[in-house]
Amino acid sequence: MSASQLSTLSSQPSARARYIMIGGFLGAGKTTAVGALAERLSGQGLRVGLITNDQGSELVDTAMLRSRGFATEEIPGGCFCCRFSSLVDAAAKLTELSLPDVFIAEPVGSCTDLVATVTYPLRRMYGEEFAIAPLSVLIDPIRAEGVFGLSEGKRFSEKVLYIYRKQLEEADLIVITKSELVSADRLQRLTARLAREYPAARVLDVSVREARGLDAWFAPLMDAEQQPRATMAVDYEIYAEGEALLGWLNATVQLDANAPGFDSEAVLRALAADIQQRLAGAEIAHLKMTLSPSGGLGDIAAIHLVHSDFVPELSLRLEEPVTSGQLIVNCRAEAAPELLRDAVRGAVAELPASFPGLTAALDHLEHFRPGKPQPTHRDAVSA
Ligand SMILES: Nc1nc2c(ncn2[C@@H]2O[C@H](COP(=O)(O)OP(=O)(O)OP(=O)(O)O)[C@@H](O)[C@H]2O)c(=O)[nH]1
Ligand SMILES: [Mg+2]
Repeated sequence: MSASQLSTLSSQPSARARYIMIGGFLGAGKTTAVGALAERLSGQGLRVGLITNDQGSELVDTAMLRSRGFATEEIPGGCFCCRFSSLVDAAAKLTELSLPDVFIAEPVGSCTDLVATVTYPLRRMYGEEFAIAPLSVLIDPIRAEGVFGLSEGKRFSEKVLYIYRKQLEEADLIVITKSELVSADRLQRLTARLAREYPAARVLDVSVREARGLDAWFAPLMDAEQQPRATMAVDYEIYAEGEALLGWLNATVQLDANAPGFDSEAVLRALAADIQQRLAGAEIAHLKMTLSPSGGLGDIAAIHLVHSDFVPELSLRLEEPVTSGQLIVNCRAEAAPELLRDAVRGAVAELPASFPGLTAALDHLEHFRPGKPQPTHRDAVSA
């Protein structure tokens, strides 16, 4: 951060800006929660600045948060821990633009060791500028039941689950999301298991969709500061191998049709279902897509799939037909990146056959396995 940017930050009337990080595995509900917290804080008259992050570029999450009008900076091309200076630069840029009282950052869902590599270095270097909130790690209850053997079903490989468990180990707050999807008994059983396995964390459950449990979660994010604990041990070889088991794909597609246009919901549903079918056998962590109409006022449609055997779900809808728009496709699954590429290419090519008059042109496509994490800083704190 430059000296002038630093002085802008420290000249804020409310002293330090708050830095809140909301982590958790792919598809856990982070972006949805970031949006809900940002909306709540904006409603209280606070200025918020959001930071999204990904291994690639062209991010669904950024499109979703910007469509809601929030100042959002993205850090593409690597996780926060490996792009620490980009994280500080993003905060500085947001500061110049809107002087946020609160920054909310969403790390990549396959990332762990965030305390040692992000929050401790932030406090050490910028503790005068930022008050660091406790780290939240979100988990989808249905995914978690599978991981902890509380239900049958497909699971990721052990090395991917190593990352999942390490995320929970460093959490200050473990937040079970989507609580309305499971019964009170199941929620209680999962909570008890998490509390036993991760005694240093407080376990909460929330449903952002039904606005349940949010006060109890958001209060410590705004009032408390992260308390240092001994740095967690992480085997970076297993971590790297776990991340490398995941295939990553980000793509953009230009969609055009003659008047009166196409039904965005039908197109998104057909595309998601086709990709899902083409990926049968691979465990999908998150397939997400947004459609932004050209020349629109910012409204977008969005669809998600967070389990291979679920039905893709719309989270944002467009009422009017669309004649032209940009589709962003982000897919993360335990599968070869080439399989993701072929599935997305094949499904996009198939669209005009199902929707006569529609043309779909793939503009950009990147597919890869995340590289070995190499944090810029790693602060060792002893007990
Ligand atoms: N039923 C239900 N679904 C939810 C809730 N919160 C989020 N979701 C859904 O969960 C899916 C994933 O949500 P996101 O917020 O995109 O998840 P994420 O953790 O940001 O995903 P990545 O950034 O890909 O790791 C979407 O379909 C959301 O609509 C909730 O409270 N209830
Ligand atoms: Mg997200």
